[in-house]
Amino acid sequence: MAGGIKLTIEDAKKIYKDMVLVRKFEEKCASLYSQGHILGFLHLYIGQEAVATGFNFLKNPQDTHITAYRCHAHALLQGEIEPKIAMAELLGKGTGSSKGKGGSMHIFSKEKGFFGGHGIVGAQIPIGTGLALTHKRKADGGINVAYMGDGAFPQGQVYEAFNLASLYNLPILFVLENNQYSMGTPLDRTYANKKLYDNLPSRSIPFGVQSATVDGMDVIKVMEGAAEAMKYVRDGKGPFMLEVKTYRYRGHSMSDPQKYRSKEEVDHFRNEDDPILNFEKYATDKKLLTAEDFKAIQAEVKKIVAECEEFAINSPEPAESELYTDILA
Ligand SMILES: Cc1ncc(C[n+]2csc(CCOP(=O)(O)OP(=O)(O)O)c2C)c(N)n1
Ligand SMILES: [Mg+2]
Repeated sequence: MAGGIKLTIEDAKKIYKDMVLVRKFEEKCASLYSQGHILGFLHLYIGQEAVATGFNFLKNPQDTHITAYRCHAHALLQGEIEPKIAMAELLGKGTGSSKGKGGSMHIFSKEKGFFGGHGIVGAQIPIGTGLALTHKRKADGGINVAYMGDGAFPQGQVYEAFNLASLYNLPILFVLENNQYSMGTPLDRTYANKKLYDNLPSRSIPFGVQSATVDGMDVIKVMEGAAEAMKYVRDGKGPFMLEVKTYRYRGHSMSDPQKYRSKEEVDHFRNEDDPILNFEKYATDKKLLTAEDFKAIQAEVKKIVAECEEFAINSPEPAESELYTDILA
């Protein structure tokens, strides 16, 4: 992917703040889960921050976004949900974005084009394809960005969606967030053919979906790849798939003892290829931000996250009258 991302100081501050917000928000979630404030499933995004942040930087207001259950970062950034409202949702409170009835996996912000938050692996991909069809029919200039994991990618419905997106020339960018594991299963135990797991984008080509790969631990590389892919889709050339190679530091969910990987493997990413540290180095080298800027932004985010915690804990439970609202039948 060619270069070409030029950041202003304000851009750099925004990117750094977004990544730190996601990291600190998720760390707070882990601690609130351990204290019994968050119940049910909780899938954290720590390690993958550069992906949601990079794509978010390039979105247009008309675009729509959809992802799976590991959705907090996309909800905060693409969905522009106020962090305290998202946190209240995680605690099942009436002030939450889905009135406390959706929880961690089902955060939505239809006003901002964020269509969830989906627990059925891969199911968001045909829905995103439908959203792209809507963009095309309405000719509203928007595109859909549909995120999936490496565990969703081998699913049949993904290829049906690729075929339709290609056949109808839909404005959709499929983003494969390859964090190398689906629950406890690594890529080489998910895909039968080594040529395929070594080169996942090759799988979209037979369906007419052009594709590429970028390093997901480097927000600048994510943005370069995303900018090119988005341009392709916005120019009406049809669907595109971008694989983003990333890594999650935490277990699949909070109940994962992580026996399938070594501490050394996780430490390698944490210490040597962390997206926040990588960006600190970039912004310092380019003389965009200083150590004082990093500290100030971290302090600002710490305050926001503390307010989230206080708001969510002190919010009321959903009202009894909400028991029968917002349900299908
Ligand atoms: C259709 C379906 N099959 C199985 C599951 C159980 N399941 C939940 S998450 C998951 C792994 C998905 O991994 P991946 O797509 O790589 O996403 P990641 O968790 O790495 O973000 C599985 C198999 C499910 N929720 N839905
Ligand atoms: Mg995965």
